[in-house]
Amino acid sequence: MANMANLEAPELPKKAPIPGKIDDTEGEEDAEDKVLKIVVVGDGASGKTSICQRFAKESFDKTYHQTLGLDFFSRRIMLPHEMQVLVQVWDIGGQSIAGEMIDKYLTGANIVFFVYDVTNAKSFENVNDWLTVVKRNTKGSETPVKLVLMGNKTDLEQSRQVTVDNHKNFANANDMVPVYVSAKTGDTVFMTFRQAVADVLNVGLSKAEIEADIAIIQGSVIEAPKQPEFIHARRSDQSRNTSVCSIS
Ligand SMILES: Nc1nc2c(ncn2[C@@H]2O[C@H](COP(=O)(O)OP(=O)(O)OP(=O)(O)O)[C@@H](O)[C@H]2O)c(=O)[nH]1
Ligand SMILES: [Mg+2]
Repeated sequence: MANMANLEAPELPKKAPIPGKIDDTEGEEDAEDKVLKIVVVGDGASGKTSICQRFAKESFDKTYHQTLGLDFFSRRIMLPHEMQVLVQVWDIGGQSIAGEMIDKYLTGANIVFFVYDVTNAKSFENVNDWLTVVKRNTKGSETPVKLVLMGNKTDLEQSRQVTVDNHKNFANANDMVPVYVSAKTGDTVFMTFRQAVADVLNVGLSKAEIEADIAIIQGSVIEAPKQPEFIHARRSDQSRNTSVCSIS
């Protein structure tokens, strides 16, 4: 469980070393670095921690370890024009929805990912409860919070319980960007984070970047989302700078 007395995200290295590359930047100021906070919410076992781990560490663990309170992840990513962004990810345990700290976790969020498991209808229904909580706790935000509806576990297409139409309609009705990911295979995870960050910073990604590697999602009933800002693609460029701090 996170230390309740101090809910500041942990201090992160100014510039994490890139594996295989000599870090010759010591002492340099990263004046252009931007920092964005992404909060990841959704039912227990929907795959939030797995998505964060896939994004920050490019790994996947098939064993379920329940998150108590929250975990922090971070990764520095590159956007066009050499813009570096430090993405801080707050991975909220599913049980926290009724907890006293949820308002603190959501404070200052730029983006909220609402994760559900496409093979678990209940986890989709419960997105509504999460949405209520998020809206209640972000309504005074200085800047609008970007909301993303994230259907996870698309590798289990044969067990799908939530239709593509339900996914799309719920997202449209609630001003959310609809996306699909698989933390297991990694499909579209990095691109979804990158695209959301680019949108919030009003940075356009080039067509070449977006089309670099269109993900092929298993099964035939999944449609590519219509919204151009969330065209599915795999990693096209990514910083190797990652760090993770678990405080569960
Ligand atoms: N097949 C498949 N399994 C996944 C995927 N993502 C997560 N899982 C599995 O689902 C289980 C739950 O994943 P977690 O990431 O721990 O779920 P969580 O949402 O963080 O759960 P809480 O911490 O309880 O809120 C684990 O056994 C994961 O390995 C996926 O994309 N595909
Ligand atoms: Mg978790």
